[in-house]
Amino acid sequence: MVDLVHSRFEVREGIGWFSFDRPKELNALNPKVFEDIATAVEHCEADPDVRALVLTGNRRAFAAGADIKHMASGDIHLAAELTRKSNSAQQVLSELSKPSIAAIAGYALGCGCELALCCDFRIAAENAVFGLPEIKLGIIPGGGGTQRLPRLIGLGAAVNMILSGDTINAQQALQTGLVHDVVPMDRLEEEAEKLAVRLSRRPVTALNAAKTATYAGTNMSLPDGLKLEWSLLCMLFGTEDQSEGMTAFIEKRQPNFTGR
Ligand code: CO8
Repeated sequence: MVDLVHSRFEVREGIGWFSFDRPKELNALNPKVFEDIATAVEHCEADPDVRALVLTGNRRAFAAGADIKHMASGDIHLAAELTRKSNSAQQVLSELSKPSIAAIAGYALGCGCELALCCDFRIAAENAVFGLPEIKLGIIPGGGGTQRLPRLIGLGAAVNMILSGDTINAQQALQTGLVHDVVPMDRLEEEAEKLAVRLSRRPVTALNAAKTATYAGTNMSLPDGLKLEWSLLCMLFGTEDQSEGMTAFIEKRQPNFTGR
């Protein structure tokens, strides 16, 4: 158990569960919540028993964005400090070597949506609502939305969301590729857990290499990306898990990966 202020975090059977916990404010994100996220993610990174992370909220909101009441009378210094905290949280989350899943019910707006974009997988409940409404507040997304969203769903769909500030529902998010799956609300936690368990059985070094090659590759030229992929693949031939994975295939049994 990690001691947090506006969030909860626990590890259950190898899966780290982080929940936003400001229900009255629809889990609006303040500097303390960003610190909570960084603390929990760093715990997941450091603890070899944690094999996957799930980020979630409650039935009404994943997170309705940065706390507008905190920002309303803010100046440039407050904006710089807030983005420094949110960037730190997003960096550790997006660079986590283990798989991460955002399990989203209700509102995922602004910075809440952007945090979900930092996860590897997004599963939405049927009532989920996504949006980057910052433009309606006289600002623009400040948690990576203008960068990660176009890379994920394409320029046209992202420009539509960012410039209009309008929200989309779970089915529209599925169609644009913003989420991987839409499930009934009552099955959200169960489906996130099933995915986390499935991923946690994969070989950890190969998982990390797959994440690095895929994400780092999107910011590289094709030749550089191919070189990165090649070097990571060759490195994996130095792991016991490669030998175990291929041997298990030949012996027609399930592999027993150890992470070595
Ligand atoms: N910040 C602060 N409080 C919030 C927020 C928020 N983002 N969202 C909801 N709340 C509060 C409401 O003020 C209300 O509190 P109270 O009861 O004290 O008045 C309570 O949560 C419930 O909200 P509503 O009564 O409004 O509930 P509705 O069901 O009528 O509406 C909505 C729900 C549609 C989600 C509505 O609350 C809403 O539009 N919220 C704001 C969404 C938004 O604009 N989010 C983007 C914020 S900006 C951002 O995320 C990026 C900022 C850039 C800086 C990046 C670095 C961090």
